[in-house]
Amino acid sequence: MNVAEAVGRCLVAHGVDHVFGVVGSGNFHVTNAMVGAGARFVAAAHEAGAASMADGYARVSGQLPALSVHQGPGVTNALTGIVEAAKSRTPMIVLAPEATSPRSNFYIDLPGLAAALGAGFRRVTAARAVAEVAEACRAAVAGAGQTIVVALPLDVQPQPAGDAEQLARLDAEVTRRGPAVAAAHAAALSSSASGGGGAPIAGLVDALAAARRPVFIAGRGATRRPAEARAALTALADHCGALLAVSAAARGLFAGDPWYLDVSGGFATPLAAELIAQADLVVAWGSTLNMWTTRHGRLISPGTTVVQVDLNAAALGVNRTVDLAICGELAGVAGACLDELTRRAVVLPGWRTPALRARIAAEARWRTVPYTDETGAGRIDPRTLSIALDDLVPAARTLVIVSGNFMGYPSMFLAVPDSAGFCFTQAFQSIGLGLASALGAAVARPDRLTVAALGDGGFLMSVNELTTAARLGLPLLVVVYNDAAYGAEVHHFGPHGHPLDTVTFADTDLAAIARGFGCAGVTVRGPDDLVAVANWLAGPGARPLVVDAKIASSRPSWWLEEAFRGH
Ligand SMILES: Cc1ncc(C[n+]2csc(CCOP(=O)(O)OP(=O)(O)O)c2C)c(N)n1
Ligand SMILES: [Mg+2]
Repeated sequence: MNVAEAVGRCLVAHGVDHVFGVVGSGNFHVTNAMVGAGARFVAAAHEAGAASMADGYARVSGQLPALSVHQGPGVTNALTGIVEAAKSRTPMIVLAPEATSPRSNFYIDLPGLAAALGAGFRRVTAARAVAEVAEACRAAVAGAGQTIVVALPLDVQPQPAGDAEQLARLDAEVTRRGPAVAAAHAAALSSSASGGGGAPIAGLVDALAAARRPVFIAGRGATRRPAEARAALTALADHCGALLAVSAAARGLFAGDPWYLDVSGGFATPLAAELIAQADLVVAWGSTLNMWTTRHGRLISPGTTVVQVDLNAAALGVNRTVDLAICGELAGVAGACLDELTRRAVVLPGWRTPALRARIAAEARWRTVPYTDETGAGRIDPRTLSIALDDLVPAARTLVIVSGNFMGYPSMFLAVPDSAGFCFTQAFQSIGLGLASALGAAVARPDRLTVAALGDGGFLMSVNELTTAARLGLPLLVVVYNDAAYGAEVHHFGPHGHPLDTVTFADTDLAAIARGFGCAGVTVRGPDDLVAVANWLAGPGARPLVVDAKIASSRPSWWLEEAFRGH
């Protein structure tokens, strides 16, 4: 068995059963080996799309996917999506064939590139290919997660794999233990989790015991094992009367909990902002409390005790000084704190009163906040659009959102069922990734309707993947908040009197473009036009629907003011 085949088969034996990519000569054999071993290959129109599909798939499924690209330009085409994944610590294997001779047209400095992207790097050798791929898979899912570029040198791929006999043992183990995905992940995660036992939790227990108005803010780190994190954090919060909030990246984690304030930060409701500012203790669970989550620090009042708990030691204290930093697995730390508080017989009511519960029920969603509807002159108010979509779209949904002025509207007005139902690719703040991320999400959860909320600029950057959307026939609703502009830039620079010709465009008929790709397409200019969306939802949904929503955009979104402080 040669190295290319051994690598492909070994990946599948480790549970990598989805591979997204564009196939060329350098990744033909390894991709076919994966398919031959039972993996599903999803062909993308462009490597940029393939990278974001793999990232979206990983975020929503919790499984380890592969991205498979051609050497050289296949790799460079995928760079932006790989950086988004790497910054988000998405567990993902990038299969990168490598032309090792600098005289080759395809040559790039692959290890240097991986380092520049912030991704891990491994190069497969003929002698230890199987062991090296196994190590890469384990490293990808260990700890806080990692995106790993696995270099497959072109001259090594056809050589006999020196440790191919290990594959037989792996295959036997997979047969014995059932789907390898769960087994490999569980083993890696439990071995990497330090648990609460080893972490110094006494300081946190003291802080919880002393707090009268505690708030927990959970972040992306809590979404790696969301069910466990939710169970442990809500049990502890119930015991000490804490209120629950999340960073935008973890939106949905506490959905349905009566003490859930939704997002802390620029997207926070007035009620959430008011209550978080009153906290005397903030515990950040897998959140670095960045400028978005804290409104540049202003959401957390001076004098508030701040504790940060994170499995990733490098994340501790990166964005602000904290009174106490604990490195440990979140559920384990929370469970140990609860045990200790119980042992000390400390029962804390916190600030959970019936009156506050009623206020949270009435005011903790944006759609309950009054606004003046600016629909008119053939353009729909994006808030009205988002609220109508929230009513129309089934609750079992995955919402995928990228950067742009528009992004707060769907983020704030559409509910999500859980953290896997919210895919927010913002770590690199790139536009143009959302359509492909949504395709990966839809592959991961075909039982849910995937709703991609995009800006017209970002949509047009990635419109080629509509061909993939039409081919896959997945349940996918693409809503383009179309202001015929790079709205973020218009609202950034317009108030200062700068010319805006470089960031404004003639209107584009996106519904017609969608139909050209074989999708359904409708234009929405007012609430009445949404009947077409209702009809599509009532139908078989065999073709994705693109909604070209011509939105009113006279003013910037209110969260943008916050964003511009970050530039
Ligand atoms: C790849 C990339 N190019 C450029 C930018 C700068 N940028 C940020 S938001 C934005 C405008 C996005 O336009 P659109 O997708 O239509 O959303 P809108 O802001 O209009 O709501 C641009 C160009 C970026 N973030 N990423
Ligand atoms: Mg726009």
